[in-house]
Amino acid sequence: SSADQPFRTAYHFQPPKHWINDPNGPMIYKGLYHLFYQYNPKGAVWGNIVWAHSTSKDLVNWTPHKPAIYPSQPADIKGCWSGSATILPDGKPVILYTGINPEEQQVQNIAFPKDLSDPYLVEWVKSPKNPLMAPTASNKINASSFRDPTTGWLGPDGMWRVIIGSKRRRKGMAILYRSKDFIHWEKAKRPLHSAKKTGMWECPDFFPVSTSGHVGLDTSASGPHVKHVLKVSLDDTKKEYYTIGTYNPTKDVYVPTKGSIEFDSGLRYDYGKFYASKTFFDSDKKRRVLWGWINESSTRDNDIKKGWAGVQAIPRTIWLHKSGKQLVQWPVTEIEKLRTGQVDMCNKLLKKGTKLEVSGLTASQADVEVSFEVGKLDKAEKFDPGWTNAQDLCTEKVATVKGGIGPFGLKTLASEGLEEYTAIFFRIFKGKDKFVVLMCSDQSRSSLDNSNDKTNYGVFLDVDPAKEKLSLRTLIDHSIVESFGGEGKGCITARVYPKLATRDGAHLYAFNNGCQDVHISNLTAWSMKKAQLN
Ligand code: DQQ
Repeated sequence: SSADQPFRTAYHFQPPKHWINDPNGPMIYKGLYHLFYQYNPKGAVWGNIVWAHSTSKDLVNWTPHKPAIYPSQPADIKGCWSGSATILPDGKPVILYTGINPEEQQVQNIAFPKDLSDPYLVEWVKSPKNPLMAPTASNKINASSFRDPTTGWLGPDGMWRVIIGSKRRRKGMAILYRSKDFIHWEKAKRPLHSAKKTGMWECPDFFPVSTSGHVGLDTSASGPHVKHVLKVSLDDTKKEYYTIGTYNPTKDVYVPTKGSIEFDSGLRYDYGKFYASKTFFDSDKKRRVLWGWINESSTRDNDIKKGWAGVQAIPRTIWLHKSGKQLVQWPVTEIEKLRTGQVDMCNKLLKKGTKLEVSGLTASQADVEVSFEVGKLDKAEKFDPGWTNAQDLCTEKVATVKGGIGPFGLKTLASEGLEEYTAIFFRIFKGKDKFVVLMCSDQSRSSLDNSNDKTNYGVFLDVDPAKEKLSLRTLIDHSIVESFGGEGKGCITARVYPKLATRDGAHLYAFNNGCQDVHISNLTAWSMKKAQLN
């Protein structure tokens, strides 16, 4: 019953039970969205991995199907790991995925829909030619670090390309393969990209973005108004990094111009719990959509007790910011269909040292949009140039630590007496020649249960508080607090497990623990209806 399961989500994708991890092969086919995902049909811990499968008309409500890809050939008998879908020019989808063979080697396989007239594509057929790519004595590929093929893209020579995550010793890399027919693949001499001391690159993603506007591009697009994004998931730290760069499809050279794939620097989609993500081009709505896996922060024992683990983040539209310096993300607009019972607050003064309850909504299942106006900035504390790591700063300066301007923001999943809350807030500092805006997600008081991982998260936001309002959108879903700061410039997702602040015990507050009053120029919050989740 729901009383025993206070942490199940109402609108974040999850199956009825068991373990899930990476989103796989997202695509749209005949107007239907497909999501496959890594799934253990036998339990709440990782293992026995198959591709579970669901479809949706709106990316919000989902219909489950039977597993689409499961061990059945020598080339995948020990597991069907992550991979991607490609829609071929004739409209036919294909899936490339990693199989684990009897020698525990990682190899790349292909699967085709059995019946293209079935929009649900429930049956998938594997090629007898599998594996299509494999480690051999001569190609020097590390057989235990060769996985997660991307969506294919077409080069000007008419050849398909994909990359596959790998490493050689501590050097992470994206191995490039080319093919004329999607069946016969040849490894390129040089990887598309590599970086020293980063360890294994899991789930690489490589896609074009337009330099003007929000419109998404087909994965094979290239040209003068196109930049490319390379994202990788670092196995060692379970953090993702992306770079924005220039890709020359004739020479197959990718040169990052912004960002780097390194520990604790570089750009990230999400500075909280978000991993093994993957985008796809939605050809119906002309947008690029990002899926990402949100793991648990609870113990393995608790996962087994509750019988499930892992959810998918709300799919996000993703585009290049007009500065060209970073990507911007926003929950797909369809999720707004679930909004109900709107609560408004306009031009409210949030006095220093006070909090304000946002009442009249289901605070455990809500969507909140708020924008703050700060006014004078002379009370901003000096920014210490040694503060290079936002997460460390958020760990040092939690919500209870008074500041000059800020912390101000939201206390979500808060118990009535504030014994528990997850705080998402801003602080403004005065840097050498500009203001520095810090966004934090503070889990340190999220639960009276201390067995959970309550790591705090943070990101510096590229917004100018002298000119712009500071905005925050937070999606609250029982054990998820998924936040978008600065209109999608900084995203942080947290998993929390309150003891008191569940169901009707959950409250929502705006708070200001700084030395200066701030204005809530606008706060709109909605209770969220339950989505149909499998
Ligand atoms: N999960 C899959 C791998 C991938 C990893 C196995 C990333 O293919 O590298 O379940 O979370």
